[in-house]
Amino acid sequence: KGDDDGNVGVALETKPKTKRPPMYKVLILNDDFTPMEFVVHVLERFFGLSHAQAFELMLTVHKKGVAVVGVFSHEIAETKVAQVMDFAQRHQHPLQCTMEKE
Ligand code: NFA
Repeated sequence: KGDDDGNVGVALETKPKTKRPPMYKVLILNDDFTPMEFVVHVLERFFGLSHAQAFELMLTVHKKGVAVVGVFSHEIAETKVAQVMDFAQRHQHPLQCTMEKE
């Protein structure tokens, strides 16, 4: 770009970097042992889903092996994973819950 100083050069324009924090997918994994009703209860209790939504999502995990049950900030995702893993362990179910960067 030319300007009034007589030089002709390239304006090195920088993007206004408004960095949003990375978001994390929380995933529930299928297994052969955890009762369906337990998974439905977990989805209602920790992810605020209605019974119908929870049942549908549980069936998706059951049929496809894995599903995203929510997307959260790093801190919230870690809390959800810890809550689900603790609740499953206390009930002696092998249900697995993990998180990954979106
Ligand atoms: N596959 C489990 C069963 O048939 C149910 C299940 C669904 C487990 C989703 C884990 C996640 N009892």
